[in-house]
Amino acid sequence: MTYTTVIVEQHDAVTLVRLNRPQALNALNSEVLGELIQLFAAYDADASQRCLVLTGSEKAFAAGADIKEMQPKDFSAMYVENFFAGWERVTNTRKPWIAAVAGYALGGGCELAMMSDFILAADTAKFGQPEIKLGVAPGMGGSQRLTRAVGKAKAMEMCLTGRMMDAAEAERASLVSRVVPAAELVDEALKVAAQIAAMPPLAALACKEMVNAAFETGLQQGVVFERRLFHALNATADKVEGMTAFVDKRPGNWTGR
Ligand code: CO8
Repeated sequence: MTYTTVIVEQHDAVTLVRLNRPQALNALNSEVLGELIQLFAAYDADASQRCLVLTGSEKAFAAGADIKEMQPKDFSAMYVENFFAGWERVTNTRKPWIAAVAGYALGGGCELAMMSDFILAADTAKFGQPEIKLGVAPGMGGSQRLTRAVGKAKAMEMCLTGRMMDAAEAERASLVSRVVPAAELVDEALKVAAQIAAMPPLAALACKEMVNAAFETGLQQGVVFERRLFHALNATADKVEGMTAFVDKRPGNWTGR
């Protein structure tokens, strides 16, 4: 598959995707969306790929949805074409993926990063939901995911003022899993992704489903859902292999069955 707005590399079982619209600070337009939808679907379908890293440039992960594309659209146009609803496909990715963020992650860029399983941030990262300054508001899940990640006070302040959160604050607020020096961001993300890629893939899918269920269910239901998946994993060859390998004091050799 050839893409024009992203650069894709394979590092063994890890797919590295770089957003590549430098002239617009990686602003997300319909073409980027279309390519990411195809790319994430292809990743989910490719058994040789076990983790994906999405990153941008040193200056910007993505500076938002493309304002120049949205400028001429009125309500009818947005509503009829269900503008940007396709992002749901990205959030439905079943296999693990990481957002590696350096520089600006604003508006839709921040929202895209928050669709990932976790965000690894460079010390240069800046997160914000500045849509209010354009007369609109978050539209790709930001008001919901940011609030779940950092709580009402910070989310409300960021949405109402458009102020940016730097990497240190984002780490304190649990928006990101860790902060690393900018020069090491992609290597560190690839290292973490390789660790995930080396895990039994069915257990990785289950971990994702369980943690995500915490945002959709009450505690009691979530705990039952977790237990059922735990029970189910005991029917897999990788469970037999994993526990046998532990007892035999050797590394596991996963088949994904
Ligand atoms: N869209 C389009 N073009 C952009 C965007 C953007 N979001 N951000 C930057 N660019 C372009 C600039 O227009 C400029 O292009 P040109 O050289 O042709 O004028 C180029 O990128 C470089 O940008 P700057 O010269 O502005 O660079 P600076 O370093 O001076 O500033 C900033 C960097 C602070 C990031 C600044 O570019 C900025 O404020 N950008 C806009 C940030 C923003 O408001 N983002 C939110 C957009 S709205 C949104 O994301 C809604 C999401 C929900 C959609 C849901 C649909 C259902």
